[in-house]
Amino acid sequence: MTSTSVTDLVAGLADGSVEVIDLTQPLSETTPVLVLPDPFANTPHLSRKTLSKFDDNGPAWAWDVLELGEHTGTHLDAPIHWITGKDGEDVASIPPGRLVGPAVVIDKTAEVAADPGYLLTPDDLAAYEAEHGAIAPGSWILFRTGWGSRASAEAAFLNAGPEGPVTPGPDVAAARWLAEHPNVVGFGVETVGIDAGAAGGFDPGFPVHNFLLGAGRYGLTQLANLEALPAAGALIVVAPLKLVDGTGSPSRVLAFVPR
Ligand code: 23J
Ligand code: MN
Repeated sequence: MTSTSVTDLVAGLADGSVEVIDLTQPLSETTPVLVLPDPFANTPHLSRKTLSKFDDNGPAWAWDVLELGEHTGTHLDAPIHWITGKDGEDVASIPPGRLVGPAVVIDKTAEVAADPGYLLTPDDLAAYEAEHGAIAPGSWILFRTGWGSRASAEAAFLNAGPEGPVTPGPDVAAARWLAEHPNVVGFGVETVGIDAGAAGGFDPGFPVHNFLLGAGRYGLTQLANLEALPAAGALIVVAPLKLVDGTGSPSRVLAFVPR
């Protein structure tokens, strides 16, 4: 490849024919976090302590110390997050080229509006390929559900009912389909986790975590603004911390979209 395509991208950014969309939710003390049932440990919300704020501890500077789980807000799941991927990559070991790729957007907003526990199926994934063409090498599959509109209200976002959380995600067969597709590098969602709310009760439990991370692929959660992406043709950039031994990391996620 010559430098032409990168030059074209730079020109497109300058003339507005390529738009940058921020797929990241704001990260703050009110960012919703996953709630697992007893007896499992739960991740805290983000909190911070002031080191100095233009005071005796630092008269001309302000800075804070953060406490947060690796899996907080818009974040990446690395293979070592799950027992099936425990010998795989930590966050720091992910090759940078895998963090940039085609964005494949599967829109089930209408289905999820009618059924918040909607389960994505292999037929849905095959129907996408029939309509928009084969999934290209290095792709990130993004499950558009409209759930991001709940992201600023934790109760609505987690949507816990008497039988546990009711949120959309892949069924067991779709999880296997994603993990076995040779061109799928990652799977991204608008919800708090890459698995459906009911997935703890599936066989296997949490099948997307089980199969996808076990296959050395990556998860991406709590995405924003997926409605601004085309079904095909955008480029995604996923930027987790280069956290050594990290099982996951809050991430800035951007998309380049042709206009
Ligand atoms: C641990 C156990 C179950 C789940 C998760 C973490 C996540 O959603 C996560 O952030 O990886 S479902
Ligand atoms: Mn996670």
